[in-house]
Amino acid sequence: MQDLYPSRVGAEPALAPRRDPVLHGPSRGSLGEEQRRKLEHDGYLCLPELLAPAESDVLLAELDALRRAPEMRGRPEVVLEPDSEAIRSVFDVHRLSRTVERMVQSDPLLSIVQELLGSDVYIHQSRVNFKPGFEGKEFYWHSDFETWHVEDGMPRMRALSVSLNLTANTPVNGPLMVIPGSHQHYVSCPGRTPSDHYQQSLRRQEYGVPTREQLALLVERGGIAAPTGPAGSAVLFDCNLMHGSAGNITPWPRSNVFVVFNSVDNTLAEPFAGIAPRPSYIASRDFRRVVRA
Ligand code: 6CS
Ligand code: FE
Repeated sequence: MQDLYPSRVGAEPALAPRRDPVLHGPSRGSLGEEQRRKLEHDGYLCLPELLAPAESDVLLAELDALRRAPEMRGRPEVVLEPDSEAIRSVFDVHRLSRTVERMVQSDPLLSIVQELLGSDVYIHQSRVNFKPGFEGKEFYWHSDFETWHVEDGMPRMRALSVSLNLTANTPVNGPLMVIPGSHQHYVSCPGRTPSDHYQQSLRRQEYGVPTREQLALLVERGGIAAPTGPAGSAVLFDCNLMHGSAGNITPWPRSNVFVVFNSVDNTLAEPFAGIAPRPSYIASRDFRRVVRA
């Protein structure tokens, strides 16, 4: 399969124009025209109260119990912070949590992503990033699509992430930061992908990160936004949006659950880096469509 988005191929870092639409299907009423336009222009859209506060409290309790469960320690889905034994992320939570599973099978979220991706969808990846108080380290700037293309074989930019706040995302506890409009350019990164890169990158990513010059250019054009909101609010963002988050030195955890919807017409090929496919708890190869509950 032709590699339309080469990166980490030992070439000079570059910014190339996006070769895919952002909106892959016509409006079917799940979002207003203004919301569609904002997602297309900025690359992200805030969805306040995607879950009612009571529902997000149930979800937080369930996922926090997962984090504390002794039987989870040592499982590959559990990723530790780079400098401590604190749990940074738990992957595959849509299989480990009935509440997450129900959320991805329900409207309004399912209708929204089906409409925007113009097809049925399946779950490429899900995770909770706990970003605990005092110990939650940063997630350096990156495009998820660059990793999913190079390391998982995702052919085109036809996937969306939803980041749901389990705890309040405030300006001070390491909220998701995005570069509006950055999804319109593909940042081809320097370097080559080490084998089993995910063993390192999920703790601290060092390959597949843009150069400071590339970041400065994107920020000059689009600025930096940090959408904040209470538990239950969410941010829907394009797979190629440049994003990251700072470390958390406050007592207040910034725990978000991320679910990645990929179009069933964009299923994974062979990784374009020529490395072995990553494990299914990071990059699912179960392409069965999500069926509405
Ligand atoms: O490698 C990945 O798939 C993960 N890495 C980051 C920093 N964001 C997306 C995803 O969780
Ligand atoms: Fe990411």
